[in-house]
Amino acid sequence: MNFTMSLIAAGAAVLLGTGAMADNWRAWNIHNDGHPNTAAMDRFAELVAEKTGGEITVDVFHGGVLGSQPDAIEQVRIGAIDVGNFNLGPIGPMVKEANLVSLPFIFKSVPHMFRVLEGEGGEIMGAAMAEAGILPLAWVDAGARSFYAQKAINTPADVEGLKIRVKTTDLYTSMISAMGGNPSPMAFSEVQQALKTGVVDGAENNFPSFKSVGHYEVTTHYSLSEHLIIPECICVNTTKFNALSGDMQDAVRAAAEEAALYQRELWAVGSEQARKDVEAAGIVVTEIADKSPFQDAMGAVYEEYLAANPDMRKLVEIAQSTE
Ligand code: BDP
Repeated sequence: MNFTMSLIAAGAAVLLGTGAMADNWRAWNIHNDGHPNTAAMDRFAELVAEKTGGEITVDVFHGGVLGSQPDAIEQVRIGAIDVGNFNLGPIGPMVKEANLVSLPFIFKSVPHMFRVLEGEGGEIMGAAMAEAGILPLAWVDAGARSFYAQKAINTPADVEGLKIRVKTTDLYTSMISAMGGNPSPMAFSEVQQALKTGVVDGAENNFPSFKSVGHYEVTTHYSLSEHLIIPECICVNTTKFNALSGDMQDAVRAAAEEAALYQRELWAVGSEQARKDVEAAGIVVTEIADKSPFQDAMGAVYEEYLAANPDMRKLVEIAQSTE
């Protein structure tokens, strides 16, 4: 090989080397266009490319096309999917500490939920999640979940005898049973059809999801029980993240934090708009002035859960004592 050829070969090697270093991540998102989290995940992808100087690019797959949420969480844990926007509810069966957020009425409000996440409670949950392979880079808002059906659900007695769809987490099953209802664990993608055909009588979610997947088209009443305030995360495979250089870690984390702040802004506006839209479409929204009957009914859920999981008491106390 002469000198020129060696130079060309060296150049090609550098180019190939750079090419091999650039990493393309696959991201999971359950929501479709028009939902705040879809725009936020697109923003996350843009920010990652920008802040890593193109060394990491992210392809976001919306609408849950990479699989159901419990499956996708497992995929991120093993590194088959790199990153995603996950609800902490379905993380609970894999990471016990995440179950804190699935205890009904554990948070007084969305700001209270964020204060817990930003304190010792969030540190404990985040560390346990990272240990399990799914590391939270930033927390995002998912508002509060309330019941909807073909009638108002203003007291726990209104749930009696109703078949209510829940996410596949035991605490939600207990929650519905404690009110005398029949819990029906089911994937998000199946709920609209199940409501439509009467396979279930009702479900529970926040306004943006109630609207975006058309649950409001097949129910008539949304009752503001606000029994669960479940945060979400932008979560990455732990091994993948830890293998990055310090600078790349900082860049990815900063991208997630900025995207999460953007998500919270979009959420505030989008969730109010979603409520207006479903009301305009004929949904009767009822305020529940006194939620104590619901809270009282949940006493049994706490007792049973903490008796079986005494190691969760500390997290519950942290949440309850956070101002
Ligand atoms: C939505 C969450 C999504 C859940 C869905 C559900 O953003 O992650 O999968 O509820 O109820 O609010 O399954």
